[in-house]
Amino acid sequence: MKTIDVCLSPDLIHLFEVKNKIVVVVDILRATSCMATGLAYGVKAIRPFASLDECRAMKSEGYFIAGERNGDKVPGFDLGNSPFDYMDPLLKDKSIAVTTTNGTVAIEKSQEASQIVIGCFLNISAVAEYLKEQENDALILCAGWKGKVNMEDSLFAGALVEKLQNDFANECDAPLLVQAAYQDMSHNLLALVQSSSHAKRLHKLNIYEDIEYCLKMDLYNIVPVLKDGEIVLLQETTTP
Ligand code: 3SL
Repeated sequence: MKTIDVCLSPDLIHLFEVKNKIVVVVDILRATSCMATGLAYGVKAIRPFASLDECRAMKSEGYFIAGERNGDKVPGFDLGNSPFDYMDPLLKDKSIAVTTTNGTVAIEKSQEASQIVIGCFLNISAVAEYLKEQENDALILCAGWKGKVNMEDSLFAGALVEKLQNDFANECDAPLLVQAAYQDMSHNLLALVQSSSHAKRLHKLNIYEDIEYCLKMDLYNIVPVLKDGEIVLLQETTTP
């Protein structure tokens, strides 16, 4: 049977064997939710960068540039890191270069994977179905916050493990742990995530709607994957 494991922080990734695995990178608030939204709304490709300067340099290559640090839009960038920014019709068929505090770092740290998939609640069932069809073992990598574990990414991991429980065996205890947490908390997800450290950080920036939006399930039947350095759609999108 295929196996599934959960890495609760990018700083722990060195403990996992990622080669030959499909790594599902998740940053519910808000990087991977933004990426899924942009692609669902017709963005052609999203190129992730851990480095601010490398991302900024993509402007001269014709990319829109998007990014945040500590939740705030980077001065001079075209977009911040709100999923609503990614719905702009101006972005249709365009490419975006993006850098974020944790999400794009997690993607960079997964480069050895056989494939990188972008997951969030907005496309969780599409990702689960895709993983079931593949032969590879899976690893869910939670972006967390600056190396620390966070609630929303861990709960997503629990929800995804739950959807895969008949098709994958748990490689260690983390899948069991996050699944149990999700089972306990799923009826109250929004209220719990509103009390999380990152939601509080976003509240201080007057960001509320993004949190509610990023917890919506299955708005998009899409599977974004990293291909030649860019995140693109593997399957046809369900246009909103
Ligand atoms: O850390 C990240 O990658 C971001 O998603 C954080 S924020 O929600 O934009 O503040």
